[in-house]
Amino acid sequence: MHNKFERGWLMLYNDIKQAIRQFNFEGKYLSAEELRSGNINSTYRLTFVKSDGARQEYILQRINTVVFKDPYAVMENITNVIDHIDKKLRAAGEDTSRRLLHFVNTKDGSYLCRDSTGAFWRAYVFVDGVTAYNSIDDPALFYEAGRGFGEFQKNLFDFPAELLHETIPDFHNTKRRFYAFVAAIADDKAGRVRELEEEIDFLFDRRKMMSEIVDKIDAGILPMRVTHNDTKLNNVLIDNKTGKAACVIDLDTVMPGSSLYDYGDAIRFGASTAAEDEADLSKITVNMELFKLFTKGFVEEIANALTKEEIHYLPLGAKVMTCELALRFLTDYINGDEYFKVNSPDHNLIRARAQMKLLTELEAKYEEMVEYVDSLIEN
Ligand code: GN1
Ligand code: MG
Repeated sequence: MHNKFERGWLMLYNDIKQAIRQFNFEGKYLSAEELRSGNINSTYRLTFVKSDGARQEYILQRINTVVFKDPYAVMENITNVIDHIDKKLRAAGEDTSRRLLHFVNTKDGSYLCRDSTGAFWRAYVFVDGVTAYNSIDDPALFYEAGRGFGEFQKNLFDFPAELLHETIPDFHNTKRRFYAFVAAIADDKAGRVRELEEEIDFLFDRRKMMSEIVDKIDAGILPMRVTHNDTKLNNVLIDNKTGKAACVIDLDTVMPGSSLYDYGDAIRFGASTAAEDEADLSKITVNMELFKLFTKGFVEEIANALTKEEIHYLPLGAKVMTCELALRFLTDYINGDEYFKVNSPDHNLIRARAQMKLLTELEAKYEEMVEYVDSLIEN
């Protein structure tokens, strides 16, 4: 008989052992722990012991192929982007060991392997001495997060966009997402629509606003860039010693997009006073100090590379991305939780309501936000 802990550990090990055996990890396997921060892929931290007794940690991930239908295309995007940034950092004389993800080869020389269930796995070296923050205690960190994401985007300004696969088509196409939302309401697969009148009305009221970035791209007012597309605070690792942004991670959704998406998603997640799935709506507002710090860091890095219009419209990105996430969470709730991982039956509804509350706060502060970004262009 195994005790409860051992049973849990064995189940975990059984899930991942086939994958572990296929990578060129250094040393002897010691332990694994599941990290539960992502909503899509499954992520594990592995510890190995090298022959000199030192520990070496890796991150092992199972790619969710419902979401990422072509994992080879995802990995090709990521490795191309990393190579591009690697060259730039080296040319500037930087040590890239902790500034970029370093993927581990499989024994047959690939970056992906499959287990007997057909699942796809990849692994990279765990970056030491850095922290992925879910919320901010020290506001200076958010300035650094802004700089980190700004620098990432700047480094990709001359990346040939035609090399990129669109791994999730229309990822931030809020017009298409709205159609998917309407279709989900019509289907009502999970029988949940009747309880959602208020939330559905809220999103219908914002349909025009939500389309504004897509419309401005179509009208040639906003240019397409190569963007990260998932710029949550915990996707920029901050160096524990220097407090500086070290490495941008989670490059699965690097695709052509608008700079407003990256800026806006980072504000949505990081400048909120509460977690993305906070159930107590009274806790959710926008921290304007954090908003300003992130904006300053982001704009300082890429001001020269963005057009004046893009900078002026950055706060629109915060509104649109927050509304997009409200829409996506609610659509998934209506569909019976097919896309995002959930930890309770109403988790997606709680997330959607939290994003709606945040959006009303952003709307109330919108003019102040635009004034602030405009003041940065004038200077
Ligand atoms: C998903 O799995 P994670 O946390 O990296 C999602 C993002 C959402 C985010 C919301 C591919 O990202 O778009 O903004 O959840 N990723 C995908 O927390 O859909
Ligand atoms: Mg992600």
